[in-house]
Amino acid sequence: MDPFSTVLDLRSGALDPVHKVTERRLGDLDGLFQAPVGDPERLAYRVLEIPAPHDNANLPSSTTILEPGRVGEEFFMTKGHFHANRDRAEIYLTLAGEGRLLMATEDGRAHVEEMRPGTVNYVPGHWAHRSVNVGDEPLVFYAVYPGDAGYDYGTIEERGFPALIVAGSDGPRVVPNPRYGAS
Ligand code: M6P
Ligand code: ZN
Repeated sequence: MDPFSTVLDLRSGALDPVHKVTERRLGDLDGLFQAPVGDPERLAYRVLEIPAPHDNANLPSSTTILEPGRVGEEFFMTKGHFHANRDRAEIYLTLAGEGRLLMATEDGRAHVEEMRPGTVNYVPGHWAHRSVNVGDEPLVFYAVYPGDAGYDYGTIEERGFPALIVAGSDGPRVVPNPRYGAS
């Protein structure tokens, strides 16, 4: 393939050119929150991709624009996934907003990192990852991952994450997921 460039708007996360945009609405996230999602048509986030071949020699990347909002006590969040190839890692660079990066291993360990403009989060292989918008503005971040990482959404859909991030009176709180492991 030939070299190429893309312009990334550092505030909005917009890409020019943009090749693939995936929209996730609350209806796509039904069952991932403790509470029912409400309006299934409401936009939760968009993923804009800079494509690259799906092999271990290449590095696709994407921006995610995650809207602010809540479902019950939980903040808007991404579906979250393990990589189909479990040992593949990922890097997140936050551009705008305030978030938490919730990670978990298959044996039930949870880990939370902050996401603010300039934060670079390293997600090692074997850690599922979900981003959570705990602020009032869109959370915008840029992610880079190996082309053969792949997506396993099913494990999270069945078991959930061991922890939840919920709104508390002093700000976001990390609490155990009472439904973790239930299928
Ligand atoms: C980041 C990356 C993408 C992912 C997106 C949304 O940009 O991890 O690979 O698609 O977040 O997360 P999810 O696919 O879990 O909805
Ligand atoms: Zn990933």
